Parts: sequence; structure tokens; C-alpha cells
Amino acid sequence: MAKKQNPQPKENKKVSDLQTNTQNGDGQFLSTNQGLLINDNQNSLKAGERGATLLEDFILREKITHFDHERIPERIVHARGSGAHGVFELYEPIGKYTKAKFLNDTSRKTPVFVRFSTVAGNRGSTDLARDVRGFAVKFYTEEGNYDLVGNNIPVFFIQDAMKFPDLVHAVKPEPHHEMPQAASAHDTFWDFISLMPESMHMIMWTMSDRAIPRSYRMMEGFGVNTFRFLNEKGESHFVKFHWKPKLGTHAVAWEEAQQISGKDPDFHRRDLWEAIETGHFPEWDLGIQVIPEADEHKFDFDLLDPTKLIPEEIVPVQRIGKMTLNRNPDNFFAETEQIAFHPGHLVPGIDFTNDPLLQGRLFSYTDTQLSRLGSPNFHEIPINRPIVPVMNNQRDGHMRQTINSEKTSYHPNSISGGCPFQAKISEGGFSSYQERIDAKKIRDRSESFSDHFSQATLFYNSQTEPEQNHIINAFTFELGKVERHYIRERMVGILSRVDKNLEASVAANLGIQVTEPERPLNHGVPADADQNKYEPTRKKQSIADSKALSMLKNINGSIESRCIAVLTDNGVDEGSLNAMLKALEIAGAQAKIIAQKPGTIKGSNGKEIAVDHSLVTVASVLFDAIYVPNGDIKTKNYLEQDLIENFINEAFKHCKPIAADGLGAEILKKIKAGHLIDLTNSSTGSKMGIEINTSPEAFVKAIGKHRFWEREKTKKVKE
Ligand code: HDE
Repeated sequence: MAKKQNPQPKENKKVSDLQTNTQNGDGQFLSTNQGLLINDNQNSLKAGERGATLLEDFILREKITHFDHERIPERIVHARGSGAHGVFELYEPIGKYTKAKFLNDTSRKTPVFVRFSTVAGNRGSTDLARDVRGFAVKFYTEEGNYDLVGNNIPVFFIQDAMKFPDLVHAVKPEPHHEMPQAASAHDTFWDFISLMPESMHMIMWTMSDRAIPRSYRMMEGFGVNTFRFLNEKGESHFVKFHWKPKLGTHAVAWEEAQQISGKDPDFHRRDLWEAIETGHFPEWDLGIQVIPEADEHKFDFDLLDPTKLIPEEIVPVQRIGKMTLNRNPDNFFAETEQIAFHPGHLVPGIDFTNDPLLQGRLFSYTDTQLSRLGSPNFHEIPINRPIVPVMNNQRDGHMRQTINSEKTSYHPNSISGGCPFQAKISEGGFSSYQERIDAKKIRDRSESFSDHFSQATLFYNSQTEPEQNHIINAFTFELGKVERHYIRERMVGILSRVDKNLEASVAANLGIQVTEPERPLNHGVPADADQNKYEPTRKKQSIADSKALSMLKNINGSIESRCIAVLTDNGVDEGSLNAMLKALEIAGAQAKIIAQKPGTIKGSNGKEIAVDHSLVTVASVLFDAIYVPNGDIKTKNYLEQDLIENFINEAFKHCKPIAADGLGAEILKKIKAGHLIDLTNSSTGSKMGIEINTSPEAFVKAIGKHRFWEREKTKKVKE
């Protein structure tokens, strides 16, 4: 049906009652921004067929003007991101800690919007950069919007917001030539870090595989800062927030990350989008670590210091609810790009602590959104609107959407009968925690913030051997890219404070002579301060390692939604193929048939089988595992080509599970990857994640282990 022309306002009807939705739908005509129907969207208005374009062409001008202004400033950090809608459901009310209504009503489904992001790169940069990932959640609660704006790493680089612009200037592309994009492997970053020992704990995380996740769906999330819960009685507890992914926490290999950046820079965005489109809805448990106010000083570190975590062995994480992402945005710009998060968007029952990083964040988000979204009315953009009415006394400003009919816009008033009223606390009014303050006004830092190395060591000690090796390799790569030798050396010197073997390994890889560790330089010291006060310390820790900090010690075996490449072509043995497809489907994985050409292939019994990808369009780095089924001479021709050899060799190098049956097994044995381990003995193969002529179930189990890092010790395959 064609859309009607703008109806004329009838008497007594407001224009807003008559306005129709501006959605493009079936059978509707193209119009200008004023609703005028367009007759020719191909030609501009000209003085004659071959003449100059006329300024009078208001349709052309409107179209080009809109286009000219279609880009808004990208986020200064976290510019590259992807989002999704979902729902949060509570397992059990936690009224003893907080009066927040969405944390007390198990019958309620609270809508959420989540945005995941990298930090350093621009909007168009690769998803697989070595970087922290943002994990920002907006809860649309019945008491207003609550934002939990977190990261996938539980600590931060710096202790005080004062240093944030310095940190970001250092990690962003260097100011003179704007390189490198989306990477910390350059001089200015490591110059800054090597002068700021407080960053050491976070650096250990960013040099670990946590900084190259397999998927947004397979990352943990953390609120990082310590927050405060307040219950009905006004009692306060400290709280740390966690998101625990149901699919487990997984990473890719660094070389793989670099290849994915070329093959599919949208890898994480596509993964999230496709998972939701195909009904593999990602889920996380919301966890909390709660500390009674009285226990504030019982730890080896200061709860207000954002470079420290609370080991889960000391304060267990209680899982209180579940978040499910179940709907992709309709429009990237309107939703994912325009959403505005802010750690200061609170509901009654949740409040701040004096964490000096958090305090600075409270200023920054609104301020940056004012310039990014262009107006103080950005809360009226649909994705930012709460689901409860907004009744403030604001009326003006750029891009105002609401047309208020009230006659007053101030408080107190009598003309509007005093409306809108202030809400009593018992009516849901927010009131800040009445923390006792009796202090001098000073610029300073508490000595309880001075231990910069203990938790860095705790993190390193908690990793498995392959995880430690990856950290050593990451330092080797990053510092290898640093051009100034004194920065490299200074940084390696600081590593000695974390772990001597770590220092020695990185030094050896970089060809640096290990000398007696110097006192770490700490330029983050005020000009007149006592240097000794700022000297980093090391406190005795109550635990030596924490299982929760390692990804590999927490593998849960699920292969739900993993992508398995099935390399085959015409002549595939349908029995061999179908048995595997069935086992993968039951386990919830997604098998993709990769053949020579797009379209279909013919199986051994003549069945037409749909092809998901043609070989030249994909690469093994885009999949979690490979299966090569049995086949006939036609399949053999396909399998005996360099591209296939390369595909399998790369999967082998990246330690991924590989299964092969019949002809597939012969091919595997023939090529390089097969020669590196003894494939004539299936149990030796299985130990390394290579399933030769074994059962589909054995392959499913192998995929559940994610990677077989033991293979890194075998001789390298041909490059
Ligand atoms: Fe942010 N941060 N941040 N940050 N942050 C922004 O806000 C800032 C910090 C985080 O998907 C900006 O709207 C300061 C910690 C996420 O839209 C900006 C400080 C954590 C996102 C800003 C921090 C975060 C941001 C940029 C130190 C983990 C993306 C655009 C005092 C708990 C949200 C914007 C999204 C975004 C400032 C430190 C998480 C500039 C000043 C710690 C996930 O306002």
C-alpha cells in the first residue's frame, strides 16, 4: 500500500496525533524529509539536458546535506564495537544486600542492551587487536536505566583518573605519523607503561590470551571498580561485579589473531550477529563478590584500588542472575553507535565508592557524549530512553524531541501544583550513601595503593605452562616492535619484579643482557613528593595462585555454537559425513561444508549437499576445528591441492582439533601436519587432538578442549 500524503491537521487534532511512523515499508513511496513524494531520484535539476545543475534543486541539496553530516565523532576510546539486545533474569532476590528492584524480583525480565568493544582502535579497526574488550550493559529497569560499564579484564592500568588521558594518548597511534592502528606494540605505549609500575598487573592480563578472545560470547566481564550495595535498612556492602559466560572463556592464538585481522576484520562482530540470528543466544551469569563494610581493611590490598582484584578463593562469586542476548539491533547507527553508557546511571540500592578511577569516570562519560552525540538531549534518542517516564524540568537545547505541554519548567512551582514532585526515599527517591568524611583537602595517594607487583605475580603464577609461554611470546612481540632500546630494557627490568623467569625468557628472546634489577623508575610521582613514599612495595599475599585466573584451568567442555570446517567435495562418503554432522548437531556445534565451488556437491549415494563456503573464500583461522570425511577419487582430487594442505597445516599450527576418516585420514597422514606426530597410533593422535578414524564423539570431546597447546612443543610445520 502506498503511504498517504501528509494529512492536514484536522481541527482539535494535534499534529503529533496525526504523525505516522517514518519506517520504509512495503509499497511506500520515496519522500523528502518533509514528506514530499519524490518523482525522480536519478537526475538533478538542470538548465537543459546538458546544462549546469540548478541551486534551486532543493531535493538534491537536502539529500547531499544529510549525507555530508552522516558521520558523528567516534568514541575517543572503545570506538570499535558491536551490540545486541537481551534480557536479564534474576535467580534469587538479594534484598539483604541491595534494595535495587531489578535485583529483588525473580519474576521480572529486565530488558538490556550490551555493547562489546575494543579500546584503542578506530571505528573501522580489526576486532582481533591485542586489546582490552569493553563489556557495557544497560539495564532498562523499572527504576530507570542502570549501566554496568565494564571490561573483560578485572583490573585497570592506572589508579587515578588523572592519568587516563596520558594512558590513552600513549596507546593511541603516535601523534606525528598516526601509527600504528589498534595496537599497543609501539614506543609511546611502552614508554608510558615502563614509567608507571602501577600498570604491571593489568599489563600481565593484556599480554595474556585474555586480550585476544575467541568471541565476545566467550569472554568474562568485570565491573572493575568496587561499587557499593545499599539495602532497605541503609546498610552498605562493597561489591565487585562479574559476568561469567556459559560457553566458557576462550581465546585464539596470537598468530591466528593476526591472520583473522586480514581474512575477516569483522570476525567478532560477525560471530555475535550470526550466533543471535541462528538462535545460539549467548548467555552470562551475573556474579557478585560482596564484602561487608566492616571488612574493608581485611585484605592484602586496598578495595578502592582498581589495579587489584579480589581472588575468588578469598571471596567467592555468587551467581545471582542470567543475561541472554536474543535480538540483533535493527540499525547499527541508531542503536549500537548512539547508545550512551555511564557508570553514573544508577538505581536506588547501588552507589559508588571512593575509588579514584571511578570518581573520575563519573565526570567523563556525559561530557564526552555531549560532543559525540551533539546535544544535551541525547537521553531522548530511543536507545538511551528509560522505560519509565522522564519528568524533569528540561525543555530546550539542540535536537529536543519531547513536546512538553506543561506550563512550568522549574521547581518549586505552584502553577503546576508543585509537579513534578521530589520522591521520598520510601517512594523510590535516590539518596547517596552518607559516608563519613573528616579529611584534609589534598592531592595525594594512599600508601595502601603502593603494592604494584604482588597481584601481577599472582596472575602469572596462576597460569598453566602454555599460558605462561603465550605471555612471554606476547612481551617478545610487543617489545620487539619498540624501536628505542632503552624503553625495551627498562620494561624488561620491571618484569624482574614480577617473575625472574619471565624476565629472563623475554630478555633472552630480545637479546637483552639481564643485569641486576634496577629500582623501577616511577615517573608517576608528584614533583614535591617524597620519592620513597611512591616506591613500589610488595606485600605478602594470602594465596600463591588462583585457579579462577587461568582460562585453561576452567575449560567446561561445551562446544555449543562452535564452527567446524568440513573439507570435502563431490563423491563424499555420505555415511562418514552424516555421522559426524549428526554428532556435531547434537552437541550444538555448527558444521560448514567447504567445497571447491559454491552451490551444491553430490554425495556417494547421489544426494545433493549444500555447500556453505567455497574454498578460496575462507581460511582455517575462521573455524574452531576441521573434519575431513571419507570420499572417492573426485574428493581425492579436491583434497590433494595446496590450499587444503595449507588449511590443515594452519589448523594444526594453531593447535585446533582435527578429525579425519578413511580417505581424509590418508590425506592427513600424507601432508606435513600428519608427519609431526605418530598418526598410525590413534591414541597418540588423540592426545594431540587429532582423531584419525575414531568416533565422532571423540572429536566432539576434543573440540570441547578448545586447543591442544601441547602441539606448540612439536617441531613447527612448514610455513
Ligand atoms: Fe571508560 N570511557 N573511562 N572505562 N569505558 C568511555 O565514554 C573513561 C574505564 C568503558 O560501549 C568513554 O561514551 C575514563 C574503566 C567502556 O559505549 C569515555 C576512565 C572501564 C566504554 C570514558 C575510564 C571503562 C568506555 C568513551 C578513567 C572498565 C565503552 C566514549 C578514569 C570498568 C562504552 C564514551 C560503550 C567508554 C572515560 C576507565 C569501560 C571517554 C576517564 C576502568 C566499556 O567517557
